[in-house]
Amino acid sequence: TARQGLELVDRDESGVDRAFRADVLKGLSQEQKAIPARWLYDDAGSQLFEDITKLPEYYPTRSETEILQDHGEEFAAAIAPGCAVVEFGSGSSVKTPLLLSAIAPAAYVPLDISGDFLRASAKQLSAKFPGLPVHPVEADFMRKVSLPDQVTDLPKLGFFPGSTIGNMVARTSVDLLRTMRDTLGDKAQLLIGMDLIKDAAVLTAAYDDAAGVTGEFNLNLARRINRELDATIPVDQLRHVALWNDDFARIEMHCEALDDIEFTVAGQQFAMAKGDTIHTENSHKFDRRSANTLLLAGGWTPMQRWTDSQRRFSLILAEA
Ligand code: AVJ
Repeated sequence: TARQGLELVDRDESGVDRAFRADVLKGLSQEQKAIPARWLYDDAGSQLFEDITKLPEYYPTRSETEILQDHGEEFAAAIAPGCAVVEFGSGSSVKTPLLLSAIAPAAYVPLDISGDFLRASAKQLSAKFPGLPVHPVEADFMRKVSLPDQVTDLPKLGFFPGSTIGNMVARTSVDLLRTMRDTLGDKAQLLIGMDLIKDAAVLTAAYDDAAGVTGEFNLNLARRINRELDATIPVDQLRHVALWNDDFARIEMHCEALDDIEFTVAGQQFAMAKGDTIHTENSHKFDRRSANTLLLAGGWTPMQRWTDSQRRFSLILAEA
């Protein structure tokens, strides 16, 4: 394909993503079956997530957007003038322009593992901000990224919205925060979105909406496994479950077997008893203290914090 050579994905002779197959086979072999959440986001999954952000029950996107809309002048005052904004992920068409308009940076550097998404959103952004130098970098930001020469001498602001940090268990999120610090350098700043602990009914509704879109998003992972890994998971025998794990302050998504089932994936046999689940995602929630503790553990000092009018979501500015 046209992406060959630029592609960061390692595929075998028949085009199977080796890391995907390895994660699925390992995850399905565990006592508690579990598959890393990053595999939810193929093209269909990314589209379904876009749909989720518009659901009445899914507040995080609207709450974070409200914060970005309402506090532009405070961001401008707190963030180094003439900085380069380095966004971890391709950027959303709504949140990124709000930040860029508020602080008028000297450059914008989106980092994403998907070259296609990266090029599409960089193009959109350049159209909206004609004078702004945009330097997209196709990279896995879970590892240290070398930034383009053009921004070497500028102060850096990392931008990591969406509470994506909440998808990781603490060990992994601390690693990522430290890697971000390596990527951005000493004296960098980080603006990071973190969803807040709140009434469990509000949380579970946000991850189990009435229209069933989140259920489709979750079950799409099983469909993807069937499509890409020559598998026979009976998706109609699985049910989407979202539960609040209070010990770990996180929403968990699972696919629960409605009956005893057997299936194969890439030639291997698996079985689930009725009621067994495949754990597909964690979405950790924070309070002010747990957010600050996580940032400090990752090498960042929290400096300023904003929440929306309903106190559902927080944006934190931290310094390296
Ligand atoms: C994009 C990871 C932040 O955890 O809220 C939405 C993903 N999963 N509904 C989140 C998601 C189910 C979302 N993140």
